[in-house]
Amino acid sequence: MKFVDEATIQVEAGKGGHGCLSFRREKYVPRGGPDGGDGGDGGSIYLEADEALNTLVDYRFQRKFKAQSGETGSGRNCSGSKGEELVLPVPVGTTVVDVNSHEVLGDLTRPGERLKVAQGGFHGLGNTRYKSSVNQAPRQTSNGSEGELRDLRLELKVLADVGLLGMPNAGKSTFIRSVSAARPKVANYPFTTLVPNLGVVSVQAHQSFVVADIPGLIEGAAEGAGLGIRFLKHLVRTRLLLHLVDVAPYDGSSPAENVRAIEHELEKFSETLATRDRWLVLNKVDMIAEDERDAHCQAIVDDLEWDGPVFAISALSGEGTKPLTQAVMRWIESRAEEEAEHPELAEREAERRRRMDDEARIQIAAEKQARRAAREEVDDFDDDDDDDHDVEVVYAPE
Ligand SMILES: Nc1nc2c(ncn2[C@@H]2O[C@H](COP(=O)(O)OP(=O)(O)OP(=O)(O)O)[C@@H](O)[C@H]2O)c(=O)[nH]1
Ligand SMILES: [Mg+2]
Repeated sequence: MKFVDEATIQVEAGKGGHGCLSFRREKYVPRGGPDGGDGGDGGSIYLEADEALNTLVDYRFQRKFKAQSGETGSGRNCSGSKGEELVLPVPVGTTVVDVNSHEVLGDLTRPGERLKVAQGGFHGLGNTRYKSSVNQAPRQTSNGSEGELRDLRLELKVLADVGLLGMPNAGKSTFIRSVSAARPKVANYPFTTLVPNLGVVSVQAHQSFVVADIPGLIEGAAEGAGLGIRFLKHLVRTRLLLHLVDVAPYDGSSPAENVRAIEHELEKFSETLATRDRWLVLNKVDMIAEDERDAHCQAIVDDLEWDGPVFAISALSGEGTKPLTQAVMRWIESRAEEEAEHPELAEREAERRRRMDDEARIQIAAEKQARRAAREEVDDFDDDDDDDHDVEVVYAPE
């Protein structure tokens, strides 16, 4: 299945049915009054969050959707039937943006949540409606109104509590494999992961959180290097970032420099996302002799002048992962408690998300532009849609 996290569609609600012009014609009833019925309302279009979906791929194939129009009224005061409404299923975590006004119409974050995206036309009135004491035989009717027509951009963001951030090969996928049932591919080359993977981490009974593993970032990602930065948008809904860094990279690069390179890309992508809580996770400590580990890790922390939480783990052997996941769980719970006590915090969080969404949109558009420009320079470039990834989506909620 293809993982597609962006799609543009056009929705057109049904027209309202026209009102009918008719007079009662019956044997022995001379000059029967008006009996033209009203038209039916046009069908509206809704988007509905569906738990069973995790990609917008269907909206790559069919992009235009039209709801049924209302029927015209008829004689004997019969109203036309209403147009059927159209409900389009989208994955949970889909944001809906009006392409022309750039207005965010809604965020579908709960299963079953519905959003009206195109209002059906209103029905026209039959001539019966125009009857009055001074006009017993009205010849007037009204037409149904047009259904709303809209171009929409659908943006899917995975819903996770915690996001993994790091260079390719840092061990993000290995980590999610070791702490959850998710089974993303792990390999000893960069850009193994091409789509976000979610894993549910069970800390103990009834205590779990969701981690998102996203493709690795490299320097210049904001300008399109590597897989670019667009996957960072999947971190916007998370609360906490775990920044994984390989403490003993094969290429001999400096772990501290590698952390800084990612920080730099993060800042370019979204200043707001860059100020989120981020913990440093020093991975692959099994590569360092035991008696040198502490000093090695401390040197990285000192070089970075890091004063936030730090964890040293081996995603491969599982060493150190338990204290990390437990600390994450405690952090998430204490956050939830704080928010329950101070409702204004939730409002502030919502505002922060809006800001991150806006910043992300601008950067992703800029990155696309840069890619397109680069593509035009290379004449015979295979003009693939760069949002498509022909790979398996791994979604393993326990
Ligand atoms: N020795 C050791 N190797 C590890 C550890 N964690 C990951 N690796 C290895 O590092 C390589 C890359 O791991 P991945 O989990 O695929 O890295 P990633 O961060 O998901 O990489 P991308 O998907 O390419 O961004 C693999 O060969 C892993 O086996 C670890 O704790 N110790
Ligand atoms: Mg990976």
